Amino acid sequence: MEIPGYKPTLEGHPAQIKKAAKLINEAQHPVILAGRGVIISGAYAELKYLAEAAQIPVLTTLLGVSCFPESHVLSYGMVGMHGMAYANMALHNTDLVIAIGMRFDDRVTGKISAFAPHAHIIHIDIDPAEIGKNIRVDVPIVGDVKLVLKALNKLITPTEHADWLRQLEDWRKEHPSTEIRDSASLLPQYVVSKIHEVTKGEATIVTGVGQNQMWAAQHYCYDKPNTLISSGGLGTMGFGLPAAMGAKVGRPDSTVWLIDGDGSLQMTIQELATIVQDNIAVKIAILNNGYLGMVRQWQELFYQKRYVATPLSCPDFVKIAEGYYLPGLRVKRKEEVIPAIKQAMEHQGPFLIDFMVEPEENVYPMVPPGASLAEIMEVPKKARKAISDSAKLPVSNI
Ligand SMILES: Cc1ncc(C[n+]2csc(CCOP(=O)(O)OP(=O)(O)O)c2C)c(N)n1
Repeated sequence: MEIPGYKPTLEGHPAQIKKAAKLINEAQHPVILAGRGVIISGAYAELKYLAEAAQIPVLTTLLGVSCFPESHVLSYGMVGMHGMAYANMALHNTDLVIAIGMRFDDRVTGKISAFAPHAHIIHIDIDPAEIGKNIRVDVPIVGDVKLVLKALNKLITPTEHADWLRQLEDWRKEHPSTEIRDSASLLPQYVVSKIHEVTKGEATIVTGVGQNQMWAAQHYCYDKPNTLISSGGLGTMGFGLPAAMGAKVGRPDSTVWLIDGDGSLQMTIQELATIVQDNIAVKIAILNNGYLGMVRQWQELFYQKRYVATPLSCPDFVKIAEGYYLPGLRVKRKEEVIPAIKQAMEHQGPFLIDFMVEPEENVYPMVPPGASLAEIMEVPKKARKAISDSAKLPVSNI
């Protein structure tokens, strides 16, 4: 559908594009760091061409997730505070960051003075105000990402970075960040991976803000363009339900799952009335941990477990759903997960599932606030008994 509005047509400066191509052609350990701008400008094919022609690993920001197929051999996932350990290691050790349609926000850079210390930086963005705002840039290119990449791709010499890709593969094997620890209890990561399994990776996923948002980004494998809708920047709790309604109205033929937190959902829960009134067939998965979980995680890790204002006494969400004439289920055990997701999918209209997940589960990996991307907290190896449930278990690319 053609929507009127801001449609930039700015082409990058040819001299700058030439400088960028020279850096790319000379780099030994390059990475692409792709953000939402790739999605907004519809530059999927151009990004894929660049990555494949020069064999450059692709890392994404949270908002860039789904700008490049995550099962592609050159995909190394999300970077930043809850990014993949191997993606952050690549970003920390690279000699060239090709930043495309992203804005170097603090959840991506970690400690700015320690960001990509050995790298030249190329920054392509439509908004000149973003360039040099947080990070010093060697080659700025102001322009529409798609147009800039089209011009840039013509100047790229096909290359292989076999040693570099092998190094990344070793890091991925050593730090399998999307493995789900073995547990008899219901883990939120398990729920997300099962939503992936049942929807065969074809759903549009919308998130709340907090741990649920990070687990949704980490444990669903996004292969289709623009299939993760999440609130970055301000990280607005309450975004999920209305955004999921918009996604379903905009994509009536797509399955839309909202993966939300018990806190976030309550910020805009009254929209259940609109969902029912207009029969907007959003499927809702609450990862109900009884906490403002992400804040509780910080209180646990950095404030000596002083859980102030984070425990939530939630309402009975299934009864709330019932009150809005919406079918709902409560799920407490692992074996109930797949049947419940299937039941929600088979139902024609909107459906709510209240997943009672492990209350004090944390999101890992984690780069502590203010630390460099090299300082990664991970689930200890001994607690990491591998299971095969994650949609994103590493695939070998060599
Ligand atoms: C409107 C708003 N208020 C406060 C915050 C700060 N904040 C970020 S995550 C979070 C906790 C979210 O809790 P919940 O929705 O239950 O999700 P969980 O982290 O448990 O998955 C809070 C309070 C925010 N992002 N937005």
